[in-house]
Amino acid sequence: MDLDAITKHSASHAKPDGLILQYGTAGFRTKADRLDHVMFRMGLLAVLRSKQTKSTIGVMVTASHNPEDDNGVKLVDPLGEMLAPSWEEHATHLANAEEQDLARALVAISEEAAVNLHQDAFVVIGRDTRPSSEKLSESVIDGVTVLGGQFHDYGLLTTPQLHYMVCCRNTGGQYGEATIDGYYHKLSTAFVELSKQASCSGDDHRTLKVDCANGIGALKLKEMKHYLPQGLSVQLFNDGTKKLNHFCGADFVKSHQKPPEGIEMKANERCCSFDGDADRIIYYYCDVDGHFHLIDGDKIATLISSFLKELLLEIGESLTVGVVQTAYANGSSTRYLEEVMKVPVYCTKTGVKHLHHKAQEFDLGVYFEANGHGTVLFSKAAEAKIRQLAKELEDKKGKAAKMLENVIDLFNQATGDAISDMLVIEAILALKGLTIQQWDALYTDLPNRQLKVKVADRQVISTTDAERQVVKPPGLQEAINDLVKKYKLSRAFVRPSGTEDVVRVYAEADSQENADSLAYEVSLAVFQQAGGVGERPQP
Ligand code: G16
Repeated sequence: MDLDAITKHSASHAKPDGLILQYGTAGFRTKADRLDHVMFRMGLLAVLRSKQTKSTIGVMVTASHNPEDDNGVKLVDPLGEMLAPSWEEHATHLANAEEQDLARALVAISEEAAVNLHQDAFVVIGRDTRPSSEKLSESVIDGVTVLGGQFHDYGLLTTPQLHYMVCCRNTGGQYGEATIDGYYHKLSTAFVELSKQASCSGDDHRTLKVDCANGIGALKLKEMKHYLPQGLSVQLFNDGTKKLNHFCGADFVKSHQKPPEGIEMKANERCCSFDGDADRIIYYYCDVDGHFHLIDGDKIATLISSFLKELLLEIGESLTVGVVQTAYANGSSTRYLEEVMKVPVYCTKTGVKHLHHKAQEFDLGVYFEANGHGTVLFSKAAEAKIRQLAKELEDKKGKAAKMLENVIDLFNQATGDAISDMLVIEAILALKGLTIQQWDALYTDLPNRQLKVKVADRQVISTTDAERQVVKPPGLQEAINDLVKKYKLSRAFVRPSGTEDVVRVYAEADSQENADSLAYEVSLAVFQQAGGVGERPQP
């Protein structure tokens, strides 16, 4: 390690004095103009991780659902999964080292993680469409090269596409070809094969309006359109001319429970929204009376797991199916999955890294956050079994096994992927002959509300029980319990966000009025007991 060269280069990516950042729910996130040093240092860290794992490591420059002037960075581990927790700690340590301590911090990480510094390193880089992303990805490259790493810059990619590239490269192409064409080819082939089994292909199932949040999803869906069969017509809105995530995108639609701006919705038309880096998807429609209906990640998980269970039943295989959710999952969805579908449901902390990990325990692990971030994982053994059955079985059983095989290829098993999930959902709706209204009617969501509260230091709140109980500050959980008791079918929790400088509040109850009121009262308790700043929460 040429420590002098590193120190010299680091001076042109100097850390602002006193700035402390944490590797949060999905990496580092803050205002773009505070991130140059973090990018350079994550380039350095990616090289160390690559040397240690003898694998290609990914670096994605994005702040996903956050506002346009934010940015962020996250590292992608060898199989396309999120960075290992022990390396998140190294990342935080490295990002916060003062200039004069940087070389020492690097040496300490190398020693602690037993990195063989003579090993080659290879890093792949992707970025979203934010105006700040190109410059920041150059800083990542600066960090990679000063430590002697090789790199490939994919330029503009969705986050899940970068995860896919990493997985392809580290499986010697077994997972797919590590090019953008390879990605489109893999998904579109699986989609075409799966859709061939659909007996009905009426127009009502085949036109989809997509709000692309003015982000990278628009570019990539435009490219992919040429690979999709004519039967599926995808109409793009918010395709990049306006501000990213501004009054549009999956996060806006989910948290405000209303349509995005910039989309023309007619009654009963099937619509969906991606978020800023196209790793989340939310469906919705307006009925003939103009009422908005949201179909979130919970209902997506329900549709997908019921489809998977039907196929397994058809081929007579008793592979285990498990569903993983977070505390944000609507109470009705959990009840429906457990009581009607008889599927085991587990709750983890927020962040796909936690859900992904839990989902790996099943033959078929379905994980979705209510915000529309999720995918399905197939264990190696389950995948091998399904591929073998697809060759051996005939008639109806053979058809079901082949469909499952196509589903394996259609899901991005490295991480939640809006494009891949959209194609899975479109295929299932067509195969089952389901309208969006029939899908929506599977169960009725409990009315709910999400709010944000500004506090001086959100880390004063710590939680347990998959974020459903507050441990600190003392007294806050008791206050929440008392408020929850005032309403029927009610539940509420609070947690510090890992991507924004806010505390998130979630409440559900028997009516929208009560959910709103409970969310407001809990917000007030947070404001009063956890050091609220700025304007008090308003009813
Ligand atoms: C990221 C994570 C998601 C998480 C979301 C919100 O999404 O990948 O798993 O649900 O942040 O996290 P928090 O509530 O901690 O702010 P994205 O789409 O922004 O990458």
